[in-house]
Amino acid sequence: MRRLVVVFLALTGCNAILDAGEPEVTNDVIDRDDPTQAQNFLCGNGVAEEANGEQCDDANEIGGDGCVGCKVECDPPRIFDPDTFHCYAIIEPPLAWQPGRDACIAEGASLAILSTLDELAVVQPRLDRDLWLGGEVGADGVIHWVDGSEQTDPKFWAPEMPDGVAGCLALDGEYLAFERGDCATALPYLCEREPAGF
Ligand SMILES: [Ca+2]
Ligand SMILES: [Ca+2]
Repeated sequence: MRRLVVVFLALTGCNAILDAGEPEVTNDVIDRDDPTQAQNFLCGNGVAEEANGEQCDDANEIGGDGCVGCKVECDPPRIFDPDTFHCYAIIEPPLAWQPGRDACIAEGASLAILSTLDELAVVQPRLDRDLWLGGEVGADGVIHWVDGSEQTDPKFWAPEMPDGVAGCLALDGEYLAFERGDCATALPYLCEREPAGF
């Protein structure tokens, strides 16, 4: 039960508070339903304040949805990136690329976008098999990530990748580098969840 605090104010004191134009903090109980107090309760306001130690903020107290208590839920075997607070998961059983993409979305995630060496380094120690990533590859070798961005840097590519054939982007478990695959091939896939509230 919420503790009620009765505040007695002389009429002149009340006027002084109103004149100040700022909400009076009268007790130590924060009412989450009171919009004038919501600003005092940073965890739960739907905005992840990293300076407040929040890795995420999905404005609810429910666990199992990727964020609880403003901390990312990403226990092993999932892979947690402590720099970005992103959470990666290698999902079985194998699926073709598009069904894999849909399955990630159904879990509130997306097929993984590994567009920097730092991101690749986070997941690399756990990679031991070929996986679908969140990109499609043009015949010119340009990667079109599922967020609409493009990547032309060839440094990620596995050495034997053939040219001139469009396909879907996979991570080669042997070379730990990108490769282009037939989108209909069933592979395990890497889902990536971004933290809520950023
Ligand atoms: Ca917050
Ligand atoms: Ca939650």
